[in-house]
Amino acid sequence: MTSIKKQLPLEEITDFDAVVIGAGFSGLYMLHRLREDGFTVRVYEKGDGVGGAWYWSRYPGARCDSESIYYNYTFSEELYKEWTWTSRYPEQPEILRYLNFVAEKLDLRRDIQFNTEITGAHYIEEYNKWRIFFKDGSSVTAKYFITGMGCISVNATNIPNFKGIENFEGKWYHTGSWPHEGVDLQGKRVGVIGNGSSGVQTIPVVAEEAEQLYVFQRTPQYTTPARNHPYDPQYIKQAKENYHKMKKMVRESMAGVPLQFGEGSALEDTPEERRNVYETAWQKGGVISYVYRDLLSSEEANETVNDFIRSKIRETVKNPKVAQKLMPTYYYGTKRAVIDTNYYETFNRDNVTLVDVKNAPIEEIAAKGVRTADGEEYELDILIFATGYDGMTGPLFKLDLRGKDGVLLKDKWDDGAQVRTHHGLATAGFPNMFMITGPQSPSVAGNMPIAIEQHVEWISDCLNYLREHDIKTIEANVDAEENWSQHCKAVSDETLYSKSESWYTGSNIEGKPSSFNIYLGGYGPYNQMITDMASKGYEGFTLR
Ligand code: N01
Repeated sequence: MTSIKKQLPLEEITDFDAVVIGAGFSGLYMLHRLREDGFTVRVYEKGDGVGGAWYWSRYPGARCDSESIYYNYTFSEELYKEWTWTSRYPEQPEILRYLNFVAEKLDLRRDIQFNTEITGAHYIEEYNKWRIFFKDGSSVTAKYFITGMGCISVNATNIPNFKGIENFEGKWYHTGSWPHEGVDLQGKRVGVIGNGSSGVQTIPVVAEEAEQLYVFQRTPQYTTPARNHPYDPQYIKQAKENYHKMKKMVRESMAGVPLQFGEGSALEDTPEERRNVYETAWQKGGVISYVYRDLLSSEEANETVNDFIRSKIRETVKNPKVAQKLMPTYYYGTKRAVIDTNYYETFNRDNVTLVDVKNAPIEEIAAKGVRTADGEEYELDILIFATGYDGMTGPLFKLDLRGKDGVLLKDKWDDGAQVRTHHGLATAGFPNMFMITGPQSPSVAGNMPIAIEQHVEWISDCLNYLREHDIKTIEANVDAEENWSQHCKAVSDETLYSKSESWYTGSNIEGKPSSFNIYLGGYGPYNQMITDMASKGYEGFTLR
């Protein structure tokens, strides 16, 4: 802390009411709300454009798994009606165009500083200010510090520490920071490591372009058909007319989309009835974990949907040995449920080879390609890491983020083993700091823009309240965050999520403690809770 004080005086530093990290869905709306309310705000963005994860994730096939007409802001009828989505699932360039449209329409760019990376933020108690540091060593101060990096961030891509990567003579890329000029895969021998949402999307597209594709699979993946298609203009017209109904529905829903969750148990139906239910959902496209109420809470029920998807793999993949290698065994839906266009079909192509790196792990990235433990070497020109992110806490921990007494957030949360938040919005010891879709909020348990809107609106209402009541500091109480963390855990312990390994639990990152930090009680009920908390004078916070 002494070093921070030495760099004062603060009065020589630019000061804002609020500083926000990141110009994605979160940062853009936060800026708009606070600016409308008369606060001085600055958003700092590492990239040279808006879009957040959608600015960086330009890999072939990148597309969202939420339906377009719900994957947008709902706060403005005008914005909703002016923008027209072209297909059921929006592809990355279209989402980027949408966010640029919003930035333009709301004149946001004048308060965003691009090409500027925040490296840390320190709370300075004697001034009751946050000092925010940039990569070039400069800094600004703000009364409020708001994180808008989301649960996955380009700052926290996961590139496994394979031996020898520096010797690889080909080119390698991570899906989450893809070159803007694109990558020519024509005639190339390409390897893809990973088959989460990114891998499953990119593999079929890469297979069509590359001469040869090797898919390095550690854990086989359940995926269901997206059944993407261009939107019928009549459908879009109707969606726009239904704006108010849609807004209410998604905001009160469990997952930010108007999905009707099944009321019955999978175990109450006969095998034939179940198969019909699953088949109908499979033909409709999208995730199918919602069709019965207990698919994500009962191992036995979950196994019925797993069996169904495995039967689809068997039917689709012609080579029975390859089909066998593709058979997943984990609990469907407990990692982010993946949807695809031709994923399993791709393994019928002559130019695609599935490599099982669970049984024979990658030992080394050699000069010419990937070497596995069984002595095989796969010669490659291009290696694609679809290996995901150090998610949830990762983007926060990459920052030198210090609260009272110079305590590092990473230390307070014991590297992620002891995450403590008040409803995922704030944490004790870090006054006047807010996290948009922070750990222990519903965040990735649904359609993110809706979760983001809930938090942005709550935070801006809160700052207005503080200003109106001449309150200088808001800080989460230790007992409130303890209660919330326990509640969050109790809810997830009722489900199969906490029994699975995924980036949700942190188990994808070597050495990271496993801990599940998503609130699974549903977007609508959660919003009601944080609204009630605010109406009780910000219950569980100390206001000074
Ligand atoms: O990352 P992931 P992602 N050796 O962590 C494998 C959002 N998103 O970028 O399962 C070999 O899901 C790993 O294997 P395993 C969305 O929220 C959304 O795909 O750990 N393999 C796994 O197969 C999503 O959930 C969209 O055994 C290794 C893969 O890499 C989140 O981003 C699109 C390995 C990582 O999968 C992350 O998805 C894209 C190793 N050492 C992303 N390390 C849409 O909206 C990791 N793997 C559609």
